[in-house]
Amino acid sequence: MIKTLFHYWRSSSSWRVRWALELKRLKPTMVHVNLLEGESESPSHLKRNPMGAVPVLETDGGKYLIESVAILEFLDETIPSRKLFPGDAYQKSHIRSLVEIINSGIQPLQNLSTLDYLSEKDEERVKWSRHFITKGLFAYEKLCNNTAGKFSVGDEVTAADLFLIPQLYNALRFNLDLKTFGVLEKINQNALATPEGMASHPDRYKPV
Ligand SMILES: N[C@@H](CCC(=O)N[C@@H](CS)C(=O)NCC(=O)O)C(=O)O
Repeated sequence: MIKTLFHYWRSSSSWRVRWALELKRLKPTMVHVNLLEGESESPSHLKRNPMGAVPVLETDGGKYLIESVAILEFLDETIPSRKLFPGDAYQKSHIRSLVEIINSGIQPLQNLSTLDYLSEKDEERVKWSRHFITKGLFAYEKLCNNTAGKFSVGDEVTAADLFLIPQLYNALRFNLDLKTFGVLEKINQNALATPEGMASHPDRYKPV
């Protein structure tokens, strides 16, 4: 059903999908698209995704699925075991809210192409990114305070964690201290210790 994942090792959006594939026990061919060398803007990749971004998931039927939220929803519909958006309508909506805080409230603002457009100066790029990451993570923490167990919503990894953990990894790249977000730091430790969290981690995909 699933043929190929086009991804970049350090891309947080790619990590979300790699993690989902691990939870669904799917093993597509992994194709590395080097963002730093402009490979996502190549004509062949733009045919897969006109936004020039990763991840892209190719199905057996040759369809290209883009946008990590859409990909996770597709996986949940086609492989209902090990739901990424589990629970009743209220809980599903809560998980989506957490997902969107990161997917639309943080990640696009600190994405490579946004920062390239913003400034060439490292200190401006870092200041901007730290602002939006901090604001979003504080909101995330407030929202998940009442639902967090070992993970963002109870004691099972959900889509929310698949967005949170890669974003925390990016926060560290911008030298933010995760202790500022106590609940999230604990969730981070728990999620990174899961087999699927480890198997999908950027370090496992770093080109040699
Ligand atoms: N909302 C998209 C975001 C995809 C995205 O922004 N990917 C980044 C890497 S995390 C990318 O490919 N950036 C290329 C660029 O900025 O030029 C998703 O969830 O898949």
